Amino acid sequence: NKHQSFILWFTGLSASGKSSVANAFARRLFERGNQSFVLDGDNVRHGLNKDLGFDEVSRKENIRRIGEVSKLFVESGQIVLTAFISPYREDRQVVRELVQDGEFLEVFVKCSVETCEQRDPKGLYKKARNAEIPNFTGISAPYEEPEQPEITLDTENYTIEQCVEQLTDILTAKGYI
Ligand code: GGZ
Repeated sequence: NKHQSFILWFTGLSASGKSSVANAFARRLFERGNQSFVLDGDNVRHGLNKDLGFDEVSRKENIRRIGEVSKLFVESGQIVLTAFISPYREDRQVVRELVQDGEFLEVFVKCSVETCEQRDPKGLYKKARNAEIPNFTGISAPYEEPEQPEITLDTENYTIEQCVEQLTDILTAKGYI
């Protein structure tokens, strides 16, 4: 394998399926004997980054810290899966540049705002529409789509399991797993 450890950086809207695909893929990796670790809102936003909100400056700091933590995980030999909206291209680029060439793979979890809003598992889109939540990505804050992601997963048209299958095939073809 070219790379023993690397970052799979999932980016996409709230409710696009980032955490679901990342966690399902981590289980797949475990079954294959690959060590991996998932960083997402549940274990980072509620802990290390609980001092941060959702204004632009806070989101940048959120991603910067997650990037630094991911780099440490890569140095410890893990495959790191991160699942954060990470709406700004520039911030994702900063993380890319923290690690060696080829150790950062951007995974665009592609799903329209309309579909995410229909899913609305936590009722956050509804609150954002009612202005109960400010700066909500896709509604009242920007999401900058990746221009050249290494991988795109279309969760609007494929199931989580199909996306895991695609991810496995692509990473195998690229020699990562
Ligand atoms: C977007 C928000 C917001 C606002 C709270 N905008 O679907 P979720 O609930 O579980 O995932 C969203 C999560 C986004 O946190 P991230 O750390 O991924 O964002 S970023 O990378 O932009 O820093 C959502 C919830 O937090 N949430 N307020 N205003 N999502």
